[in-house]
Amino acid sequence: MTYAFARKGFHPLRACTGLLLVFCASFVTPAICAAAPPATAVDIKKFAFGPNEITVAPGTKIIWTNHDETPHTVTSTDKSFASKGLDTDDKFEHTFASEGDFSYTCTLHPYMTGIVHVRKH
Ligand SMILES: [Cu+2]
Repeated sequence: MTYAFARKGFHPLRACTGLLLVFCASFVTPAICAAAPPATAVDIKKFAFGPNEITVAPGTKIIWTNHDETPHTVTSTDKSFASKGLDTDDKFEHTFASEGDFSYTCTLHPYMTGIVHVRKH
């Protein structure tokens, strides 16, 4: 039995490596964009949102968690989303369906600000 492709310079091992690269890239690319649906975390800590600026793909759910001993809220400037007062370890989540820039604050501490950029890649 002979392998016709071997004589044409087609190396099976090289083909496998190529496939592996494509396979890896399909997973790595969304991770680099920090936009892999379904969920991305934002921490509320020391009276700040972290990260306070984030870019995600449409359809991404963001989950905010309050790590402070003080209550905070996540309230969008355009009122498209608003949490209740979050106690320690409480979470609030919102899924960003469409593209845009969504700024938000904590209504209890208006100097706490954040923004979510929703962009297709
Ligand atoms: Cu606050």
